[in-house]
Amino acid sequence: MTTTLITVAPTGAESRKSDVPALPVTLAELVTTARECAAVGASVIHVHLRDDKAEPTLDLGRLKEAVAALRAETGLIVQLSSGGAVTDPEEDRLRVLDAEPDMASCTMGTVNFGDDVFLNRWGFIVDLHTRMQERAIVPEYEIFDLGQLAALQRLLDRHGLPYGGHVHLDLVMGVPGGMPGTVPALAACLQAMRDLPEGATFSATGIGRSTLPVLLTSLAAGGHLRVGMEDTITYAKGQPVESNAQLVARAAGFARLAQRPPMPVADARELLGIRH
Ligand code: KMH
Ligand code: ZN
Repeated sequence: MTTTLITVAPTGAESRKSDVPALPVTLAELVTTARECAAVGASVIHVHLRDDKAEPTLDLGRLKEAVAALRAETGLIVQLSSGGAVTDPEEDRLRVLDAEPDMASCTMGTVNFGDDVFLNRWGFIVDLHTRMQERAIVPEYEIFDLGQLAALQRLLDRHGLPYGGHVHLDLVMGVPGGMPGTVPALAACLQAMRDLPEGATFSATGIGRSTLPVLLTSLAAGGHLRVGMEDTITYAKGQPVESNAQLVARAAGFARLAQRPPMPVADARELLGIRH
């Protein structure tokens, strides 16, 4: 039976703890969330950290501590965000790799991000990709817009396959400034993905109110899922998300209904080519 890889993105860099009290911001909260999400079907965790004031941070010491704690306390595949917050400089974002995660994100182009700009120069993308190849870190290519799939194809043509040889990407849909979280947009991405190396896999996540349409469309299209409070803080109209596990459990339920139950972590490691 085919299965569904579920990634949880529990925190992000955008929501404030004061606005979203359920957001995990301390290491203890992150580890508890990770355990709960693993228990209901997640196999990968996409990590953004916060400092003592609950502000986004790329502090290397904290990143190393989080990788160690998540490895010790959960079996999850640990994916660190190299995207950080829109204000983070490139050198800090590259330094994330020094924390030696299993995976790291690699966004495939610059995109307007609400009122901000999420800057991803070509030279920076190449640096991230090649440093991950050298350090045996598996990338998850983040795709915010259709043209970024062409950029991914160009990257692979010029600089080779990622560590592990498998290409996995995540469609981040519904960011104001990026592609919308709609069926036609996801269908256009599917078409563009035909040019990628055989066997390439994708997950998709819809920001805000596009969460459920994107989740259902991705499942129907044979894709995998990313959910979490980085992307969605409203469970249903007027109902705030209570926990990340609530979102993972809902995604796992839909995946079971689709006859593609959550993928066990060992299978996810195998699929993604994570070093053992
Ligand atoms: N926080 C966004 C500016 C990633 O994690 O790689 C970037 C982001 C993507 O979340
Ligand atoms: Zn992120």
